[in-house]
Amino acid sequence: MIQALDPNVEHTLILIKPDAYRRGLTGEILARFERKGYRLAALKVVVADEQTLREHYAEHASKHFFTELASYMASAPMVVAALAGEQVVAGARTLVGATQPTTADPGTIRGDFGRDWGSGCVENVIHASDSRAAAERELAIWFPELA
Ligand code: IDP
Ligand code: MG
Repeated sequence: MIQALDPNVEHTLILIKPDAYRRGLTGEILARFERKGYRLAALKVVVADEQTLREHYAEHASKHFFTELASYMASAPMVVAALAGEQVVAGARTLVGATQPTTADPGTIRGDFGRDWGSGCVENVIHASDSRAAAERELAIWFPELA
């Protein structure tokens, strides 16, 4: 039986992106969130489809890099997770680090596991929702079964 998300608890969405999945980093990345004290509220492995990515990245859908972003995000399975805990949206973004993996601070997930592979796309290991409103919107996209 799938456990619905507790509406009284803050949640955020993370996507462990195809580059990290391919490299076998999923467990190590999830462990960082658990070690920080956040709870895994939902977890699954998916291959993203174009429609879902267009919804998820609505703010980037008209940008020049969207086509390559969508192809990167669909290039292998991803682990999709809902994390729970007080201030988890901000806390997860802090653990994730800056967008560009080359300059993301060491100690952050992107800083420790990411680099530029010369693919032309910013392959940066992980996504985390950037606000509580975004988290709510993105959780509904990736976990419609938990609504
Ligand atoms: P964020 O993931 O740190 O919130 P955003 O600027 O929202 O960063 O961009 C979303 C995702 O799109 C990034 O994580 C990265 O994978 C990709 N991306 C961002 N900027 C570029 C770009 O200039 N070229 C290619 N891909 C990009
Ligand atoms: Mg963003």
